Amino acid sequence: MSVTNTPKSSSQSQVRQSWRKSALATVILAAVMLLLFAAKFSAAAPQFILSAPLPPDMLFNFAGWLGGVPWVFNLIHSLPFGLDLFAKYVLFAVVFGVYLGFWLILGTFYPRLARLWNYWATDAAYGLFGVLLTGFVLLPIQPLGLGIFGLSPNNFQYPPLPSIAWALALSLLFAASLHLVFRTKQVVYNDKRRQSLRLFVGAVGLIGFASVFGRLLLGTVSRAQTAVSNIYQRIRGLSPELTPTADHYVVSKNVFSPSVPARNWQLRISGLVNNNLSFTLDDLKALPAVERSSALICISNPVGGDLIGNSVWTGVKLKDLLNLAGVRPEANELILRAADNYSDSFPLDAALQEGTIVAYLQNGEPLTRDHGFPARVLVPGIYGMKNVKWVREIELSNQDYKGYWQARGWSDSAIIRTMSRIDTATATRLEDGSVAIGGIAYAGLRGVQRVEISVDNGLSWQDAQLKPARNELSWNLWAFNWQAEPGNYNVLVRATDGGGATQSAEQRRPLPDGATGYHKLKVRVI
Ligand SMILES: Nc1nc2c(c(=O)[nH]1)N[C@H]1C(S)=C(S)[C@@H](COP(=O)(O)O)O[C@H]1N2
Ligand SMILES: [Mo]
Repeated sequence: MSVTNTPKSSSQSQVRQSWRKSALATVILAAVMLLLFAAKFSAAAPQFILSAPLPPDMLFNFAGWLGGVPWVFNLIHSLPFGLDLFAKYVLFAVVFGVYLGFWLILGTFYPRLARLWNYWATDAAYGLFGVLLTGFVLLPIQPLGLGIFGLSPNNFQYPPLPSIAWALALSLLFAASLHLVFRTKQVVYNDKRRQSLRLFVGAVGLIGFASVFGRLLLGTVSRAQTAVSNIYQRIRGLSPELTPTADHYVVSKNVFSPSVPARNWQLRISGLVNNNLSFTLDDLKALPAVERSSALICISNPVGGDLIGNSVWTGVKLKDLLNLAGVRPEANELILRAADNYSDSFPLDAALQEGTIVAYLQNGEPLTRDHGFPARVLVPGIYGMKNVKWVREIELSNQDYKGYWQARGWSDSAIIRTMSRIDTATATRLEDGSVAIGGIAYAGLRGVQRVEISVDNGLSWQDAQLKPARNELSWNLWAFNWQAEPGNYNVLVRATDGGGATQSAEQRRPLPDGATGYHKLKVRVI
């Protein structure tokens, strides 16, 4: 039976019916959107999908922006848990749920709306839904200072036309599903619902399985490639000195890394300079290149965490670009802005270091999308958050600037703290009967002078072997060799920086200026 000749049954069952039909249309919408989201994670998807500004992306950005509003910020930080890296996925799921929930409710009112219009304009109602939702999604972006509907030209992340087009297209998809569902016979409805559900669950399962399986496979291959010869190479489980790109941690505020095609990318140097300059990727590549390894560590890396990597990066010295632009004497700060509307700042002094580069290669290959393609800034000695990816503008300033994470309570200076980590939960037994463990240590620009190990829960400390770093920007590997019976040992590690300061033993969370405390690990000797 179709909506137009529904007999006057109890209004309760009518509501229940339209609720279920709306739910079916919402499931269809959710399935299509999940496929779009899955495509955004893959490198093979077409550009228009990779960079598609979907309504939940915008809502997510809005929710993220709210996190920087003082009272919301205070509320969040009064909660017993910190805003860890997992939080963004939870937030995204909530926002996606809100988006779908809005549709679900709107869809439930569909038959009433149709009756209100005496059915002649039922189809026109789809359009109305589309417009309503588009407004619902885009309006909240306005207070971001990004222009009405988020359509200011400085809003890199959401270019106006695709934003509107995608929001409308998804609205119309839902309206079309409603149309289909409400006109469908009741008997067919149940089967269809089961079918769609099966499809939906199947798609989610398949995507989940493929990504987990792919990850496992990649991990096994890269571990197997680690050769075995000297002590550092013989310790099973020790990090390689250079982190392959696929194993390098990825952190960003986004759920989906922005996809920035090189052909319409430029790096602009502006503000307190004599000449505003713009560089294309080819312009950058034509300038003298420097190649050096360096460690990158996220300020939210917990003690013992793996948000640290040490890759070879190639690019142009930022100093060279600044010299071309001619920095005015008043300037003392750089503000960096990126294609995902991320921004951060660091002092001019840090920018003028030899090691500070605008990088376009990681381990000899063009940057991947996740690591900032086409180009990113690397600034040694300062936590990862100031190493802006997808960078599009560098403005010279003499004003203190609060970057994306500073507005959310994280440190402004963000100087890297001395850290050390045990990589090996199982010790490697060597031919002479001794066992060996190993790990990494890093102290930013201060360098690591010494690493000590305790195998008795901190009662006594012994020096570990320290492998010299590849250069002053890279991390150190360490190895520790001792005679041990099989069993479990509580092992602790601590590093001392080039200035003679040993890392702090006090256990502190990463917020606001980096975790402190010794890494402690139960190591199995077999
Ligand atoms: N544009 C942009 N740059 C960014 C971020 C971001 O969200 N957007 N995250 C920062 C943070 S918090 C870290 S730790 C590093 C991580 O770099 P990686 O993903 O290459 O390891 O990028 C930084 N640069
Ligand atoms: Mo970070």
